[in-house]
This record gives sequence, C-alpha cells and structure tokens, in this order.
Amino acid sequence: MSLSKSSVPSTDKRKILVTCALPYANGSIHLGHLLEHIQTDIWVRFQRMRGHETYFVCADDAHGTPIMLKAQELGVTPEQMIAGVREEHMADFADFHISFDNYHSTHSDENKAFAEEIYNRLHAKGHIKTRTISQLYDPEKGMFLPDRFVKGTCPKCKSEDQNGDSCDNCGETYSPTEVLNPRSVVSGATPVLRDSEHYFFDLPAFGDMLQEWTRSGSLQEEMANKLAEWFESGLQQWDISRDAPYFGFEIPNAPGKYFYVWLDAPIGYMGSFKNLCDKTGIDFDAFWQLDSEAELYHFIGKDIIYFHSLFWPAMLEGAGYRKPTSVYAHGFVTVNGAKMSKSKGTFIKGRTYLEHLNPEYLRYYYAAKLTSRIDDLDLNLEDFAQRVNSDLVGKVVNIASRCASFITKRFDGMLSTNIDNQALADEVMAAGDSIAAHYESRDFGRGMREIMALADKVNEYIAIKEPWQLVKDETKQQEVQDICSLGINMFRTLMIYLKPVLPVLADSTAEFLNDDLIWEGHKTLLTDHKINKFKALLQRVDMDKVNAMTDASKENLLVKAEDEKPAKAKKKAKQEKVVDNSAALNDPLGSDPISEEIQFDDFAKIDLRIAKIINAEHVEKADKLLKLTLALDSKENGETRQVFAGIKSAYQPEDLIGKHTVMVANLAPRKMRFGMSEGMVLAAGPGGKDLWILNPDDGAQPGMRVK
Ligand code: NOT
Ligand code: ZN
Repeated sequence: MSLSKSSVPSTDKRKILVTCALPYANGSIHLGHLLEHIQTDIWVRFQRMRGHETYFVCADDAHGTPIMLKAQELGVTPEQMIAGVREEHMADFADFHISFDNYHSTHSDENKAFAEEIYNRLHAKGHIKTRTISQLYDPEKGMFLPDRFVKGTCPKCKSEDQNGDSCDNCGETYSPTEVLNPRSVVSGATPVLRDSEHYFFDLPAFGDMLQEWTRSGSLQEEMANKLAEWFESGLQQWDISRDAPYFGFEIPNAPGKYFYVWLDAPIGYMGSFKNLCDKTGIDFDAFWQLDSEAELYHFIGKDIIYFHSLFWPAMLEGAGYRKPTSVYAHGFVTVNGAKMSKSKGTFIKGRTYLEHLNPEYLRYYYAAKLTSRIDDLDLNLEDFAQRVNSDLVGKVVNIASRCASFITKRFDGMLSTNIDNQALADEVMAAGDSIAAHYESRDFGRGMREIMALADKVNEYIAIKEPWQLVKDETKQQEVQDICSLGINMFRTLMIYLKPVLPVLADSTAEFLNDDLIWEGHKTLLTDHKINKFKALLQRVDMDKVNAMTDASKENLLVKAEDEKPAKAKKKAKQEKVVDNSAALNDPLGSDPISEEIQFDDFAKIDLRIAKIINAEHVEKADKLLKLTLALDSKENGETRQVFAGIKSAYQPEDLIGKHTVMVANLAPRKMRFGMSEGMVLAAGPGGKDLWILNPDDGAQPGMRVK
C-alpha cells in the first residue's frame, strides 16, 4: 500500500487505527515516552481534524519477570501493582493532552483471548517448534534468570559486578553462562545451569513474505535498510515461552509455560482496540481482517523495530490477520545534548514536568524538531524556552494581542467586512495544503517552520501598517478596523494549523473568536463577526521554572559520578555515602520538618521489615548511638543484622532487648567510625526522650514486611 496519502483529499474518508508502543507497567512516564505519545497524538488529531475515522489506542505492557519481581518487592500482587501504575500513566498522558480513544492493559481478557487464538493458529500451521535449552537458574528463588538478573565478573576484563549480558567497563557482550562468579540479582545465590523445553516461533518461514512487505514502500528508508541487514544475517527462530513462575498468560496445552511478554505485547494493540469496539460498537474486523481497507500504523521507538517489523507482521500473517500499513520509528530524546541523566536532573518524569511547566510548550518544541526520520531529538532546555517564547508568544499570540484590543474597544468586538490585504490572506490560507502534507508525512518541523514564516509575514504587515498610530487619527478608523480584523483572521488561520499541536491554546482561541477552528475553516475568513474580549492566551516560559524542574529531577547528588564511568564511579559514590549517612544516623529524625520529596519509585525501593531487637549495647565514645543486633525473622539462628541507631537519648540498652522495630532491610551496609551498620532503624517521635519503637505485643511479627 502506498503511503503518499497527502494528496488524498480530506473528503475521501479513511479508516485509520493508530497505536503507540505500550509503556511497561513498572515505571513512570518520562520525557522520552512523551516524544512518542506527543508525536502520535499530533498525527492523530490532524487526521481527526481532516474528518477521517481515526482511532488511537494504547495500553500498559503488564507482563514479565521485572514486573513480577517488583510486585513481590512491594509486597503486593502484580495485579494490584499494574492497576496502580496504569492509573498513574493514564493521568500523566491525559495531562499532556494525549487523546487516546482507549488505554487498556495487556493483562486483559481480550488480550488473553487473542494471544491464545494467534498461538493456536500458528501452532496448527506448524509454525511453533519446541526445543530444550539450558539456562541459568536460581536454585534459591526457584526460577530461571533473564540475562539482566545475573551479575558477575566480566570474562574479558575481569571487572567485577557486571551485568549478565555485557560489561560496562570494557563494552564486551557475552552470554550469562560465560560470566565468572555469577550470582543471581534476585537472591544472591549462585545460579546453576538447568534444562527446560522452550517454544519457538518459526520466523524464518516468513522470510520471503517479510522481504516483500519491506519492499512495499510503506516503511521509512532507514528501517528498510535495517531490515535488509537482518535478512542478510539470517532470521532466527524466536523463543516465545518462559517457565513458571512468570507473570503472564499460560500457553495453551503447555502447563507451566507462559507466553514471553513480547509475544502478547503487540497483541495488546488488538486487545485494547477490541475493548474499545465492545464499548462503542466499532467493527473490529473491518480493521483487522485480511482484506481490510483500513490503515493500521504503529508509532514506536527505534529500539523496538525488530519486534514490530519482523515478529509482529509474521505473527499476523501466520494467524490470518492483516499486516500494519506502516511502522513509524522515531529516535531517542537527549537532553542538553546528552543521554537523560538522573544525576544531572535531565531524566525528567512527565509528572515532574507538569508540576513546573505547561504541557503545550513541550508539545510545540517536540513538533518543531520532529522529522519523519529516525534521528534522535535533543531537548536543549535553553533553546526550548527561547523557541517557545519567540515562536508561540512572540510571533503567533502576539498577532492577536496587537490587534484584539482595538477591535474590542473601538468596534464593539466586530470584525470588519472588508479584507485589507487579500494577497496576504490568500497566501496564509493557501498554505493549508502544504502544511497538511507535512503533518501527513510526520514532517512536523517543516510544518511548524512554514507556520512561523507566515506568522512573521503577518507581524511584518501589522508593523508596517502601525494601527496604533492610525488610531489617533479620527479619519483612519475604518483602516484600523480592517487591519486589525485581518490580523485577527490570520491569527485564526494559524491557530487552525497549530490545533493538532496545541489543542488547549486552540480551545481558548476558539472561545475568544467564537469559532470552532475546524480544518476547512482555513479556507475562509471571518467577516462581520463578533469576537470576545481578549485574555492573555499563553505565558512565556520562565527559565527559573525550567531550572526548578531539573532540580526536582536530581535524584541524588552523591551518585553524580555514576554517569561518567560506571564501575569506578559507583565505588566513589559508595564512599561518599558513608559520610552522608552516618550524619543522618546520628540524628535519625533530622531537623527538617518536611524533607525532600521523593517519587513512588524511590519509596518502592525501600524494603521495610519488622525486626526483633535481640541485643543492644552502649558504644564507647558515642553519645547518641546504641549498637543493636536485630533478628530479621523469628527463627532460631535466623538472619541477624548489626545496626547503629541514634536512639540513646530515649532508651537504655536493656530496655530495648526483646522489643520490635521497623527497619530498612535493604540499605547498603555502611562503615561507621564504630563498625559496620547493616540497616536503619525507624523510630517515631519528636526526639530526645520521646522516641518510640514497637512493643512485641503491638502485633507485628519479625520478618513481616511493612507497607
Ligand atoms: N513495553 C515495550 C517497551 O519497550 C513496548 C511494547 C510495545 C508493544 O517499552 N509491542 N510490541 N511489539
Ligand atoms: Zn569487561
């Protein structure tokens, strides 16, 4: 199918289904996700404005080992965790004005039904193979370990504490079985090799079909090139099963085997759309059946091209469904020229952004820099402020603010019947087709430049005419009304063009102009038409707020060095932490009534347990500290920890023995002047003599998780 649809007149009604990649249900939405969601939303809003039947669906990607383990860590069920995260994601997207028709979850009945159906069809056609493979297994936790859950010494440079699949120090990539002194990140146990039968999808059987699909002209050039490379190096069978325990869907007739998260993730597009169809009566089959005339587009990041351009079309083909019309990949977001960094405060969560800045600034900045290619996009924060201020406030909104007050005060809000400069009006109105073509081809940057060039012309026209001078001359009143009316009209046309990018500004403009800013409106002018009183439409970006946002995003200044050279830097950060935390320990309650805000993620990392104080002693030369021995469970000879706690002002050691306390069980051990401290004790109260920990009869049992 050809994609040069820009020539298709907007009256030729298309059926279009659009998706964004599904965010994982165990992390927050950040500015990287938002590039994709904003890009897609702009495209979708444009299509809707042009009158096409367009649906935009997404979902949380809820399955897999990391999500299962994270829920365990939090002491909640995976279902509870993914429900909470989905709420958070939906609120973030809504606040960036992402206009989904549906936001579902891959852990849904619809998705289960489609995953089973597609698998069964592939199986029936002989596209599923089984084979026994050997993998690292955590004997303590009783589970197979994905690569990223194995750590150990790099087989090449011998640097310690490296990931199971690659070394941060020398860059070598390897298989987790090659790692020296491997250990499970989950339990710390030494993994063992264990055999298990796995299910594979026979991707090579679809080689010819995929090559043809790639050549159909519907893919970005860079993507087609990437695919050509993959074809050349040969397609491999794809491992689609994982052994229990796994959070996902069990494979039909394969007890204890689950679909790998990436199998049911793309199927989640269908699941979310089906859920929408069932709620609204849209015809699902019209979009997914083999001979469907509807268009299907997936917007994704460049890191997941393989899944969407090989596995996914092959699965659809094998199961008798239509294939995507196209897959559109974008690059990554960098901030100030570098990878987003937690220590620099440039790993910015959507929510943190929203707490400081207007979402439409970001929508515009991304639009202004987006192309149809897969290049990375740099969010340079100075440039961001400057560009938004100069284009949106200085050029576009400025037209309205220069003209509106004359119309309101002198002409009772009426736009004149006369067009002062037809040539200018024609030029601005005629640009609609070319701007539409840029939207259609996702060349938003070119579209924005064209709009701003028109705004410059309109501003020039107003500057030359100087209505603020003419107004002083009683004989020139009609001229003033004509000039300002044309200005207001041109502002309206530009806002029609910008509406897919700036839906809220467009709404307030619509209210100001008594006009609904439909796309076709760009071909007409408002004459003899009443407008409302002008109110400030958009504030300038304040650089102080931008800085406040990056400050709020700085996770921990002490780990600053981490971005530079991982292995060494981490050690340095640990040493610094010793100094920092011992101070906190001596003053366990701190003096600040409100401490620095942390995100849910930070909180989720803290493992709080009830521990029993089995011994407590004075520490020589320490005036605030007691040395405690804590039992982490009620077993004889169970795990114990030595912790120095600053609670001497409230308790004699002998009074503490036998009492219970809440402790942070996963705090990295810190070397203190008096010895190692292997955790932190939590007590409540204003300090001094008034500090409380738990009595054994408070009901909490050692080992219990708190939260
Ligand atoms: N959760 C994945 C990610 O990389 C995206 C899944 C997109 C859906 O964040 N699927 N496919 N194919
Ligand atoms: Zn190495």
